Amino acid sequence: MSAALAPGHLPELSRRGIGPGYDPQNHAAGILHIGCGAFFRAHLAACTNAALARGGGNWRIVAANLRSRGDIDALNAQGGLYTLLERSKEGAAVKVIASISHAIAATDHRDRLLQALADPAIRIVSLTVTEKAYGIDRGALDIDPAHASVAADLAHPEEPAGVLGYLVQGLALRRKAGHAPPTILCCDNLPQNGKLLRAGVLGFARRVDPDLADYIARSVAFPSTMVDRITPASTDQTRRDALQLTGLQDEAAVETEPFFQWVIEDNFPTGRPQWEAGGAVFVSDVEPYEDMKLRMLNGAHSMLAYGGFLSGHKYVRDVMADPALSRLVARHLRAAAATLKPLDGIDLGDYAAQLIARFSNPAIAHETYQIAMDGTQKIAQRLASPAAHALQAGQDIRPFAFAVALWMRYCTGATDDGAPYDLRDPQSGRIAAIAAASQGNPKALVSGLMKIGGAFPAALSQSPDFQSAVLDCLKGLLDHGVAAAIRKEAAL
Ligand code: CS2
Repeated sequence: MSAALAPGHLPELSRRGIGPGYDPQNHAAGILHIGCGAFFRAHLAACTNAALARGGGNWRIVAANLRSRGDIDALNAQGGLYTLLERSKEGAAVKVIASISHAIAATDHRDRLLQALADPAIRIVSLTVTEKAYGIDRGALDIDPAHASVAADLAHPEEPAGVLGYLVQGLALRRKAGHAPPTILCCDNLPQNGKLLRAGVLGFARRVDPDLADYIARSVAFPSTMVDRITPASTDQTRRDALQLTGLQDEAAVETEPFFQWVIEDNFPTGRPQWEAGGAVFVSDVEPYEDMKLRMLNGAHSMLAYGGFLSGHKYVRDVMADPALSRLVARHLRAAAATLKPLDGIDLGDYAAQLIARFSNPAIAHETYQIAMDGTQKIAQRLASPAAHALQAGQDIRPFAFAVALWMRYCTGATDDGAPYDLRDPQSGRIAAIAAASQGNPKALVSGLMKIGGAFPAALSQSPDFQSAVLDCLKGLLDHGVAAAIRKEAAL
C-alpha cells in the first residue's frame, strides 16, 4: 500500500520539483470558493497556487460544495493537497497544489459555510457552480422565482441552501457585524457573468431586505471573467497516474490540458492574489473575450458533443478523428468567428487552429456525454447568440442551425439504434413532454423546443428563416440517420 498524500510529504515533493513552491502554513485563507469540482481545481486553485508561490499573501482558499460531498472528505484528509496532471501527447506533467486550506460540505455544515462567508479575512468569494445552479432569469436580469433553491431560500433566507441564498445571507452577516464585504467573482461560462450574478444577488436581496439590496448595490464588486481550461471528470485512471507519478495515493487528483486562460475584469476593491503569476490577464472589458470563448470554444464543443455522442463517439478526441465531424467543427469555428468584434492582439484564425489542436489532444479523454449535459442552460450564449448576430448581419446561419438541430435530435432521448440515454438537463421533463407531444413530427419538435424559456431570443424563435434552416437540418438527421446526415452536411 502506498502512502496517502499529506502535508508531511511537501519537503520531499519540493526537492523533486513537483511541490507547490511555498509553505502553505505561512498563508492564511483569503478566498472562499463555492463549487469544489475538477474545473476549479484545474483552474482557479492552480492559478492561486502560482500566485502564492510568486507573490505570497494570505490567499489560500476555503473550498465549499453546496450539494454533493464530492471530494470534500478526500481533500480534508489530505490537508487540502491534491495532484494536478497536465496531459499532452508528450506525456503528463505533475504538480502538487497547496492553495486549498480546507473544504466544507454545506449539506452537513451550513454553519461553517456561513461563518466563512461572514469572516472578514475572506476578501474574495469565487464560484464555479455550473450555469443551472444560479436561478437567475437572464432576460429579466432578476431572480428566477421558480428555481427550486431560489424559492426555498426566499422562504427561509437565514437557512440558505442555494447560491443566491448563501451569498445574500453572507453579505447580510458581514453588514450586521460592520465588516467590509468581499468581492464576488463568478467563474461560470455565462455571458457577462459578473453583471448577471450581481443582478441575481440584488434581485434576491431586494425581496428579503431592500436596505440590504441598496448596501450591496453600493459596496460589492462583481467583476466579470472568462475562464478556460478543458478539464474532464477525474477517473480511476487519473488517480492511478497520479500515484505512479508522485508515489502517493491521492483521492482528489485532477487531470487537465496544458492550456490555461483566464481574463479578468480588474475590479477588486478588496485586493487579490498575484494571479498574473499563473497566467491570468487583467482587462477593463471582458465581454469580447467571453463572446469569443463562448461562441467558438463552447459553441463548437456543444455541436460536436451532440453530433459526436449521437454518432457513437465517446470522447471529443474521437470526434476530431472523424473526418466529417472535424470538418463541421472547423466550419462552426469559422462561422462563430465571423460574428465577433476584432480583439486587439488576437488572430481568430490562430485561435480556431489552437482550439482544433486542443480538442484533438490524444491524452485528454473528455466525454461528449459530459458536454452534452444541460443544453437548455448553454444554447443561448453558445449557439443562439451568434446565430442571432449572423442572421442580422446577413451571414451564414446554417452552421448554427445545424448545431441547434443536433441538440434537438439529442433531445429525443434515443440514438438511431433506439438506445435510450438520460438527458441530464434541468428542463428534461419539459423536453420529454415536448418530444412526446411532437410524435416524431420535426416541425412540432422545432417549434416546441424553440419556446424553451431563455434558450432562444425572439429574433430567432420568430424568424421564419432560422426556423426553416433548423427544420431542414433536423429532417435530414431524422430521415437519413445522424451519421449519414453529418456526412452529407460536411460535404456541402
Ligand atoms: C464544455 C466546457 O462541458 C462543457 O459544456 O464546453 O466545460 C469546456 O470544457 C470549458 O468551458 C473549457 O474551458
